[in-house]
Formats: sequence, structure tokens, C-alpha cells
Amino acid sequence: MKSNQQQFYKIEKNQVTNFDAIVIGAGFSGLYMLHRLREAGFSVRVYEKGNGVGGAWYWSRYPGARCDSESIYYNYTFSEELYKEWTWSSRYPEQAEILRYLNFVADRLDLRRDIQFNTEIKAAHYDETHNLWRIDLNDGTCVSAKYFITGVGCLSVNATNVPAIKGLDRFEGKWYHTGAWPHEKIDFKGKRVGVIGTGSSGVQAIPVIAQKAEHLTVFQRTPQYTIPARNRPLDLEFIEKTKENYSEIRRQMHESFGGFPGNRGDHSALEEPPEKRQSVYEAAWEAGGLAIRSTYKDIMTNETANNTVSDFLRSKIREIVQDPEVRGKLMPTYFFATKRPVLDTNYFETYNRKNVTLVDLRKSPIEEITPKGLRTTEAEYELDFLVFATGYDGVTGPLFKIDIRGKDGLSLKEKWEDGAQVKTYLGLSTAGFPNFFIITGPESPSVLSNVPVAIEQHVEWIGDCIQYLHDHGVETIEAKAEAEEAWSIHCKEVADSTLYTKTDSWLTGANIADKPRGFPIYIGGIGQYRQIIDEVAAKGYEGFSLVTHQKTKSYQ
Ligand code: NA7
Repeated sequence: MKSNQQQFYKIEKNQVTNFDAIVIGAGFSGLYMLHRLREAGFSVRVYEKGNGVGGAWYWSRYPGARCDSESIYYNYTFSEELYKEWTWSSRYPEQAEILRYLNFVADRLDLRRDIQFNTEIKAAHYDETHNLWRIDLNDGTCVSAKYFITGVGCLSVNATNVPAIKGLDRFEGKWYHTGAWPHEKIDFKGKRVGVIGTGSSGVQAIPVIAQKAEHLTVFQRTPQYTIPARNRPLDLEFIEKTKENYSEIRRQMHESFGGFPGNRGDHSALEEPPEKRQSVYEAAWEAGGLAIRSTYKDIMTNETANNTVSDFLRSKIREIVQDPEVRGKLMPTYFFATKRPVLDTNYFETYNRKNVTLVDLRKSPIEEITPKGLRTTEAEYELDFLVFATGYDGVTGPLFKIDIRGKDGLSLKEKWEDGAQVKTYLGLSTAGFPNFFIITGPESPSVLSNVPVAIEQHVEWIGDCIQYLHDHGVETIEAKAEAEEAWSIHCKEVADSTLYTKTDSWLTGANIADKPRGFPIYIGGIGQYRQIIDEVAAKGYEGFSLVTHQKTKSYQ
């Protein structure tokens, strides 16, 4: 279908315009959603807070920012042409290169003409009488669409976590959050820098800042396992082979557990003789990357199996870090990979530098930020720059920042009781919110998979669904309460059969003060999930209510 399906409703006086679909965010999700729907002939408008495409990769420009998915899998695969036209330079792509890639896609597919930059969606309310979504923008205008689709991701600039530490407003130095980094270059040369947080962002930034700063003080709450990325330039032969194998690589990504090709261990770590297991872990450590997590089938489900790899990784920290006291502070105790696993380049080695101090916040918590720096219960540290590598209010946070209201004015936040009762159907939609879709929403594989694969899966499913609704004269689609209840229970059962829920992390909501705990991610695997959602579609959208010929009042 190539003809433009045109707008369904008359434009009200105070409305700028009206679309078939409105999408929030011009990151991986929004760009592909726009392309997919536009190619099918629907009118689409994307609203983006930033002044350019890229989503999280537009904002997260901190030193050392890099993706921990291998570049050759961290891209769209929906178009063979697009896949073959782009060439990555290194095994793990740095932020600037990912941003260049997304700009390349936007140009190549001529997407910018339907994206409004520097614009935030403040509110999106479902108008039952007219069966459309009314959307308020930060510039005071109101637009509307039949379908409202969020592509805000699970970690968003709108939901950065800057902990409420007393005194920040009096700090005389400069402070930054890794997820909302300034666009101009920050020169750390000769400066006293403090970094709070040792998640992926902190672990990437710390070694780079340490090389420049006069002195770096790391404020660590939870010691971290990290695995060497062993990043390296990609050679031409490898790239050509990858491009030749496009179809096979794509198939494997789609059918895999995590969205990457490669085998997962088929037997228990505990069945393996200890010497053999050690050599398997050594090989994975030498190869670098996240594959160590998949060496045995029960690493994420059995405490004793997980301890074998956690012990191995602790032994590596002992080997690398020279000072026994610092080594002790760096020793993680949680089950490996139950926080999102982290890759590094010279992270532990950085603590051997003379210009780096590690402060254990469990032993000496932060008391306040002072005009000159930061004071813990034990000492005051004078700082010129303070970097918050303190992560995000993840998964639900970006959605709750927008006033999204479905039928009867019920807000998403109220429905999900501030996150205590997240309920979705397939992580794609939620009852009471007709014609509303969430790309990589709660209770989908999202952040525990290779995210572009999860995004493509959702965009294609939503695109096909909207086409189906159009072709069948369906006016509204809405998840049934009983279907979402069953899906939420299933997600919880799958999560509870793993070790993930045993650790405090941003995945469980534990990183945000007063945030209710949960585990709103489907961890049955990308391949399994694809089968489930495709089957739902094949059965005419089983579990959804589809309403045809609804009496929709048009504007006067
Ligand atoms: P993360 O992974 O949430 O890491 C945040 C870090 O900041 C982590 O070490 C936290 O310790 C620490 N933190 C958070 N709040 C505080 C306070 N109040 N005081 C001290 N330390 C604190 O965020 P990232 O940006 O590194 O990574 C986010 C994702 O991006 C990552 O998972 C990948 O998907 C890419 P905690 O562990 O909570 O004790």
C-alpha cells in the first residue's frame, strides 16, 4: 500500500495538525517506527527533545561512552542495503560512532522531514469520544493522532538519577550527569574530579578521566564485576565476511536468547570438572565481552553455578589491583550479571594509578556536598568537577515523566501504582489505553537483550498490527485485562526462576529512593518472545479487544 491513508479527523481550531501516528523519541525506536509506518502510507510525526537524532546516544557523551554490544550486531537489520552500506570501525562502537550511524540512517531514509526536534511531549490523553490521542507539546501546541507510540527507551535523559544529596546547589565547582552530558568538550586536565557511581557509565568514564585529571576520587556504593571489552579495530576481511553472511547473522540474532548469534552453554557449570571450567572462564576472559555469562546454562539460575564464575572474576580483581586495601573495597559480592553486566577497558588497572582514590560509601556514606567538594562521614574531598554516574530511574521512569492518560482519565502512573503494579500485555500495550503502543516497554526483553533487536521486533509487530487494523476497519485495539494479568504473572514467574531478582539493581528499581521493587523485564529470551508475540498476531491479536465501526464523533 503506497497511497497516503491521510488523516482521520478534522483539525480542531487550536490544533496544529493531526496524524495517523505520533511517536516520541528519535532514537533507534522512533526512527525505525517512523520509517516503517511511513513506508506503509501512514502519516507520522516524531517529537524529539534533542536537537538531533540518536536518543540516549545523543545525550550520553561522557568520556569513554561506548556500547557493550558488539558493533556488527548493534544496528538495524531490517534492510540488507542499509546493513551493507555502513561499516563499523571497532568491535565495540563508541558513542560518537553510533550517533554518526543513526544520522546516516536518518539521512539515508530521509527521516528528518517528519521529526520535530527540540520538542517535548508533556502529556498524551486518550479522547474516548473522538477516539484519538491528544498530545500537548512543551511549546503549548496540541496535536493529535489515532495511534500514540512511545519510543523513549528504558533509560532516558528525562529520567536521569541525580540523587538528592544535601548541598548540591551550593557546590562551587561544576557537576554533570553522564546521561545528560554537555556537548562542549570538558577538559579535566589539572582538575580534581569526583565520580559517584560504578555502573556501566562510571566504569567506562573512570579510566578515561583518570588519565587527564590531576586527581580522581571515585565514590563507590557497590563494587562491580567487569569484564575486559578487548576492544579493537575491525579488519576489512572480517567486515566483508560479516556483510556476506547478513541473512544468516540476522536469522541467528532473531532466534537467539539475547539477540546475538553464538552458542549458549548446554550443560551445568557444576557438571564440569573444576579445571575444565577454569579454562573455559579463562578463555572467555581472554576473548573479552559478555560471552562468559553464557558459558554454562545455569549461571543465571543456580547460586552455586553463579558462584563459580563470580569467584573467578573476583580472582581476576585480586590479580590486577596491587593495593590490598583498595582490592578489598573493589570486591563484589552479589551474583555476577544480576546487575546489568559491564565491560571495561583498564577499569581495575586504574586503581593502581597514584592519582586515583577509591572511597567506599558503604563504610563512609556521603553526608553532603559542600561548596568546595564532597564530605563523607570520614573526610571532605575537594573537587573542581563532580560527575554523577548514578544511572537512571529505568524502565518505568521515562514513561512516568509524561502525563499519559487512557480511558476515564486514568494515568499510567496511577494504573501501575507508581510502578508497584506494572501490568502490560506482552510489554507492548496496557489495558485501558487503546491504540497505545510502547516500544521496548516494561515486561518485554528490552534492556536484557541486544536492544536494537528488541526494538526491531516491536516496531515490526506494531507496524504490522496497525496495517491489520487499517485493513480490517478496526477503530481501536486494547489489551484485555485478563490477558495482561496472565502476561504479568508469566513474566514474574520467569524472573523468579532466575537469580536476577535476588540483587538490588536499577532493573528491580532499588537504585531510586522510594521506588517500588519489581522486575519488569521478560527474560524468557528474544527468540521465545518473538514466537509468542507472532502467534498472538497470527491469531488475529488474541488477548486484545478489537472494535470495528465504533461511533467516532468528528470535530465540529
Ligand atoms: P547504573 O548501572 O544504574 O549505575 C549507577 C551507579 O551509581 C551504581 O554504581 C550505583 O550504585 C551508583 N549510585 C546510584 N545512586 C547512588 C547514590 N545515591 N549514592 C552513591 N552511588 C549511587 O547506571 P549507568 O549509567 O552506569 O548504566 C546504566 C545502563 O546504561 C547500564 O546498565 C547499561 O544498560 C547501559 P548501586 O549499584 O545502586 O549501589
